[in-house]
Amino acid sequence: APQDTQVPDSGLVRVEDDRTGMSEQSLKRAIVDNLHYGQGKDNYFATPYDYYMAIARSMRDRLIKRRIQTARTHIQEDSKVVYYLSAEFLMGRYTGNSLINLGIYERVRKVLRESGLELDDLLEKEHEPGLGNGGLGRLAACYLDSLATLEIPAVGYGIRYEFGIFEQEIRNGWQAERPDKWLSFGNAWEVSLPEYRTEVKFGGHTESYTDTKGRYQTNWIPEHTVFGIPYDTPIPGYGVNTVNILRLWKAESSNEFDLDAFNAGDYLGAVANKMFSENISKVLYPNDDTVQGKELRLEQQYFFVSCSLQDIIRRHIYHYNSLDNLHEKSAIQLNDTHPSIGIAELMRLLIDVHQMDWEQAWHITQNCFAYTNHTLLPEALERWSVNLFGRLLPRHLEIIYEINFRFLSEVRKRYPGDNERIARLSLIEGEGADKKVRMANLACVGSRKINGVAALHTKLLQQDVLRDFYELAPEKFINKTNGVTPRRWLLLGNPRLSNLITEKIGEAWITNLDELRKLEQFADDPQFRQTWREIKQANKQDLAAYIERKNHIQVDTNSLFDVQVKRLHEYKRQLLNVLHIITLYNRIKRNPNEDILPRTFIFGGKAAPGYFIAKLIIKLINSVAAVVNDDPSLEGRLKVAFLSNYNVSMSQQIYAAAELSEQISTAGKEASGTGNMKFALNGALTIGTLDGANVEIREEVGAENFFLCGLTTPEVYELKAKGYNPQEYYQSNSELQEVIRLIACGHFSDGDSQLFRPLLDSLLYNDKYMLFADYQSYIDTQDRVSQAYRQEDNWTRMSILNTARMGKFSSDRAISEYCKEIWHVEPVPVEFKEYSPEDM
Ligand code: H2P
Repeated sequence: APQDTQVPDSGLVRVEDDRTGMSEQSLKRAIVDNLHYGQGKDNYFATPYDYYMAIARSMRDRLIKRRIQTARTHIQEDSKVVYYLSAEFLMGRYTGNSLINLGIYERVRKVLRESGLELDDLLEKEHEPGLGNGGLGRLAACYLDSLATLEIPAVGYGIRYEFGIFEQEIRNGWQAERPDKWLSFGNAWEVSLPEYRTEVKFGGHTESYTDTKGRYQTNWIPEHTVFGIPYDTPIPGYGVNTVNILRLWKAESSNEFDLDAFNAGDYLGAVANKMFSENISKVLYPNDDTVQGKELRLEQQYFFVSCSLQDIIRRHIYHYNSLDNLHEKSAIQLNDTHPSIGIAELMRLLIDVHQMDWEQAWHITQNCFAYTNHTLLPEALERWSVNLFGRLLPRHLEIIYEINFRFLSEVRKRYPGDNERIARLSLIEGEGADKKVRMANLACVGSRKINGVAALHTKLLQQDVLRDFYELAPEKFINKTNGVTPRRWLLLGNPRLSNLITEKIGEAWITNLDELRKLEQFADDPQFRQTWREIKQANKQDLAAYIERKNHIQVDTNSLFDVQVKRLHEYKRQLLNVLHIITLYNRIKRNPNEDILPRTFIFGGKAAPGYFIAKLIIKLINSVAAVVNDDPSLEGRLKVAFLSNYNVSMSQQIYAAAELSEQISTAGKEASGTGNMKFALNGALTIGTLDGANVEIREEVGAENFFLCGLTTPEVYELKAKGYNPQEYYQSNSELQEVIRLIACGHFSDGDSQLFRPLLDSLLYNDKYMLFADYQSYIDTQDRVSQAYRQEDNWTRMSILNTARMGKFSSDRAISEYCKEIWHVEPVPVEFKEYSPEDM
């Protein structure tokens, strides 16, 4: 072998011995290293984006080191693992969060300042991974944060969409969509693991045969196969060494190049298969509550579920060399029905691939899975046409029929002759050509536990949507009220407020949110109230600056910031909020001297691209904004701002600055809500209906610190049963008539009286979500809000009490409940060890 060159002793301090250290010196060195060797730039060439990448990579290095130790510990301890299967993970930006969870935010900020760089500005360069629509995907992200913080061994499994949720632009008041090219500048956070790639089959047919032991077996001969390549992102816990992973699958062709086609001279045809395969992980469906029954969506679901289950089995066999105890060592959570095909897939893997008999396989399957339901809207229950299903997944259809046959035989024994009940419980709906596979039924039959996401929601599941399953197996049902992580939603998102809180009560609240109760003792302290107000004011100024910069609207920071941010949907009733704005507008027009509390109405949210009515509501908000904001007589009184492209990063700023939180869904429609929790945690007061988790928020903060409005769920049901007629409310309410007439005459649409017709017609002649029934109650409650806001001191007191009493809504509380009552898993502390060169 050739001689190595001699290394001269430079006499420098050898920081490279501490490449992933936490001292200022090692952090600086790490960032410079990553700038040089990761980005190929020095400080002369580097752009802010390069610096962002260098910081992100430096944090990733630190997390990967802890990740390896975490994985080793989990194996050594034979730990049971939670597998969280979700078609969506709405993570928000990673880098700021990892700095926080590693506990080095301030240190890195200081190190960068010494070189004239501003950390907060650099962190803004990160393109947010928007791999989710709204609450469901964001909940999964909060849960990963809490799982790691509570030191629970866990893996999040999902899809590495090349395009996440679309970017929203507002053109002439309308929503326009642009593709979200989040990966185009690279992703500093992921590590790909091609050696763990997994093959997934599609289409074809099945064949039966008798194996050498004389057993009846089935073989699935697919039409084509696709590879899933895993991409891992480290998920750090706060203040612990545990680093779990989020493993997302990218689809790749298993047959890059069709040689036959190529040899026949068809060069483009030779790569066609590649394009087909890669389409599977191409784009997130921008809709989480209307099932369109699209083939690609089912392909996506099966693709990531099959990859994930094969991965779970690979890990398990590697460790135990048997699958007999799979259910003792794995808890698999189905985040909605999107991954529920996993029940049939695990059966297939156990029976066909690992030759287990049906009874044992079914026992293991039923004891692995648990299912979370997220919605009461009937149109959101996934049902796939049997034709499509059988074409794409012929073996799974057979397995589902077999599960159904065995299940319904049990049901028949219990309810002899009750054919209607049997039809309702069946996994298959309908007859003949219209037959459908009911995914919620599959999820219920194949899971050990079924949970709703707020107390009211779980109750309604039991009484209504899943009633038959509840009667059959009440012990399966359990409530798990949602929660949000205090790390992102207070510590990171609202540094001013979290500093004040820590100053007063110490930092235990960060991992034990009930500690916030200690703030109650300051609620009557004038000095504390003053500081509390100043912080909200400063946050409002930041948001106002953002709104001016991005949306070119000047807002008055002395006005009440009245905020509704969430997906656009009729049941969430952004339109009711607009009716209130126009009511105030009319009052001022009627009486210019009317003493109206100055308000800034802030909206944000995306509409599913095919949801016309939701898009028309956006257009209406912007049209009202155009009229209101341009009217000099309203200056300093009313402003309306629709913030385009609402996403996680923007929402952090909004929650910190909000004063009034709009949670006004029709009672019985919002499963839980989680935005409602983030607002209150940041000291906003809620105006809301008794829906979802609002009910529990009100219980916690006290009825006197919550603005309640609208019908209750029983009242809604009753009204519907006796025949709801919006005209009855309309004809007797002159303020409401005035509002509707103003829209109808084209006042907000340059005289065009047709533009908003579809909205008005749906209100006047149908009003599915009962806006008219709740209008007066909402307006009266808003009037009470205005009076309350004028009593500054008392408002501040209520605001403090809201924050102080939000302990229950930490995702740490929710996850500890899941761990104890659903997954039966325990924390596994991870020790931090330095490497030595001997570890090579
Ligand atoms: C959904 C429900 C919410 C719920 C959330 C998480 C689907 O999200 O509607 O009520 O809080 O799941 O469980 P979204 O917020 O996007 O509507």
